[in-house]
Amino acid sequence: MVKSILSLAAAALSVLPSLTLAAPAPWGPPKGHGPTHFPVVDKWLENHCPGKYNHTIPCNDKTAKIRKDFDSMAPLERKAYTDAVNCLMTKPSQLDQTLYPAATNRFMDYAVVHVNKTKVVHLDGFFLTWHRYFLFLYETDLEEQCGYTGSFPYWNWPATADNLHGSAVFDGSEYSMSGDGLYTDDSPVVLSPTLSLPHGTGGGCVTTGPFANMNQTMANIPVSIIIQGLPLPPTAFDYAPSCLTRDLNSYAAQTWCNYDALYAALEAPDIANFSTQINGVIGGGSLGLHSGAHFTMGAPASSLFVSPQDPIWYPLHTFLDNLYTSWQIRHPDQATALYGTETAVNLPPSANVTLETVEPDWGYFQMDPVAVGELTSTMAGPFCYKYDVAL
Ligand SMILES: [Cu+2]
Repeated sequence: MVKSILSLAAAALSVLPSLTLAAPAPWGPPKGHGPTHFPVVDKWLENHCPGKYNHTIPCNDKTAKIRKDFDSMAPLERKAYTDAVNCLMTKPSQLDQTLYPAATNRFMDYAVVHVNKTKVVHLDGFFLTWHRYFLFLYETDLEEQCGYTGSFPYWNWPATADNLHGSAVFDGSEYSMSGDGLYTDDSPVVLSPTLSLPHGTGGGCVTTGPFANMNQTMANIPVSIIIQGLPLPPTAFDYAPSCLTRDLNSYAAQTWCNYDALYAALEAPDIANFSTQINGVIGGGSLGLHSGAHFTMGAPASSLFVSPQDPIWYPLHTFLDNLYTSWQIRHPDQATALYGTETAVNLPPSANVTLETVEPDWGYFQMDPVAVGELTSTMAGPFCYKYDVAL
């Protein structure tokens, strides 16, 4: 099967301006980092929504929840997390089944909401903050619907890039996020006329670990919809069940999700450069870190639209949020900087997103208006969390 339709990178590759990558940053951990919360955000919140976030327990370094590297969690902690995800899949959908037949349970409701919003929350100025809040809503749901009390984990892309199959995330044990798909003798993964990836080691059904034999319910939606500014196909939410598939791809992981790429992004001088490094660089044929992580997984996780059907989507994006948070900590004077307009690849043309711009909603999970400025710090507004390690 030609997988060009799965390409979220192709969109970025064909529309973003050409950029020259800065020389890779020296390999290694940062020499200390700044505070995890930002006075500039606190001041903005005071001015724009006074009293809205008066938590009973003030948020500080001692009270913040800690998100952890999946690999560093004890096996039983990892199992508690995947048990909670499986629990969410047993909860009934709250969406209108005549409009969204693919929404077979509450876990799939999140995937459906993501598809509904894909065109306005990617490759634009909402991307980082909208996804930050989407993750938070899901994390809160695991706690409230399924009694989860552990840490929200992230999948550390560069730490696992050289040993995907042996990593705690993908080793396929009952303490993992499930392993690779069964091997299928498939063609290379074609992203664009000038960029294709070698086939990974799977391609078929996931048969190991906590999500073995799980079903996905939505068919792929071509990324060309974004590039051409077209509406979602009328069949987008049709019930189209098949097994959950994966195709672990070490080439994608090692090429785009390595430490050099990570530190180059962390040292990006401004948010525009940071956004380009995570979403891809034209000319150099680079997917960028975030798209590279998606293509490390194969379909459906490589899809810009339907990727949240694979439970790995959440730890994948939690690491992206750690990357964004760490970039903010390294550039505190730019903590509230934004880049992009209100529409993916600015189609149709729209205004630049500002701190005052109201985010697209998160379906029934959050319908109230929330401004971008409310979501810029993980230690303010609705949030109070940080990461075990600032990158
Ligand atoms: Cu997304």
